Amino acid sequence: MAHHAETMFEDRNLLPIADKVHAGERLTRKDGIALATSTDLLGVGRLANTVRERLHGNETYYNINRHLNPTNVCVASCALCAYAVPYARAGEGWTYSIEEAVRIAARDIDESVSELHIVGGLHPKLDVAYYEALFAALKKRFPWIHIKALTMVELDFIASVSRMSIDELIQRVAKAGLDSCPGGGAEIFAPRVRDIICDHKTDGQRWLDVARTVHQHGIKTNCTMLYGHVERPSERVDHLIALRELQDETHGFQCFIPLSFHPANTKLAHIPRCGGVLDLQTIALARLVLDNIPHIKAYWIMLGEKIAQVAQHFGADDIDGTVIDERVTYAAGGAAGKGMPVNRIEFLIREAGRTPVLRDTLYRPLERPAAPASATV
Ligand code: V47
Repeated sequence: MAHHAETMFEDRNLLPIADKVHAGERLTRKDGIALATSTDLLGVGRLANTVRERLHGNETYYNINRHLNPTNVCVASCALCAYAVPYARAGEGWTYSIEEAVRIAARDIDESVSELHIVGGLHPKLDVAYYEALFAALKKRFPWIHIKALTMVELDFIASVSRMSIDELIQRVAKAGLDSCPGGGAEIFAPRVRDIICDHKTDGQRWLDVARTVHQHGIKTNCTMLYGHVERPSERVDHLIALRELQDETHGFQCFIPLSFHPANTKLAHIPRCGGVLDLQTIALARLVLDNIPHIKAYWIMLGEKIAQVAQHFGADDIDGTVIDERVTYAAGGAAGKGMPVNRIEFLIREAGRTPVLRDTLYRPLERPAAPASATV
């Protein structure tokens, strides 16, 4: 078996890692760096695929969801972002009243939509009362919908403008209808990188502390990493290890989403958009290092249809959803689209040789609706 394995790796540094993967042993930081810097993309991918199939067999998950961005006004001015409008120029952006937000959410929604993904800018006038009213109004109008809202960065900011603790804020928004939290705002935890791409916002340690608190309330969250800008391979690995350590403690993360940096219209527009090799290698790296996070999502909006599909053989078991009206990536030159019909998602998954499984936000399988409205987006 051992000599057979040797012929499968161009990069011989992968051999001891392969032994650990086959034995189900945890990988070290050094292993992570070897995977992140290996030139043997197929070798790294094959190892990740072994883990992916051990955990999820042939299944690829997707959901029927809709994005809602209550405001794009933001006090943070992160260099990585093309979406935000500064508070001083708030008139050039949008900030929905509760009624407007519900009306906009109602476009393209029917009972096949199981999740609302709600994130937005850090608006100094939107405090806990706004979000409570928003979630309550959405739950009243769409009682079946799971509300996945507010990143750790938003929770941190809303708690401070509302002059309350994260604990109190979480209790209040959960009571009003928040069911889980998305994974954004993590970027790269290393302070060196954060100073360049997103200074003035919640730092890495604080992001992890807020996530810990959310998990302690029994609320699941996702986690992310933004790559393909100024970060080093070792900083990617350290980011993943920090997530893995918190997950050992709380088991509150359900899914990790690597996010491929889109430079257009940002202050970092001089950085070239990364190619498919870094995308696939980062997905594989995540699957191998994050041995305690159940799902790895190849978010088709950021990766494009083609890489998201191939990623199903490089460690990913999820492709995200129908989405409808995505604005964050779109503002930064994302060319994949703002939404995708169910039929197209299922086609891409089947063409990849995987079995599509429609899921809810908590990864429970759902019956595929006979004719989802979003099939015709
Ligand atoms: O935190 C912002 C990223 C994130 C750019 O939890 C950019 O299921 C690339 O977190 N190029 C928000 N990325 C998106 C996000 C997400 C998406 C889908 C599903 C889930 C989930 C979470 O988008 C931000 C930031 O890391 N982002 N600007 C950009 N120019």
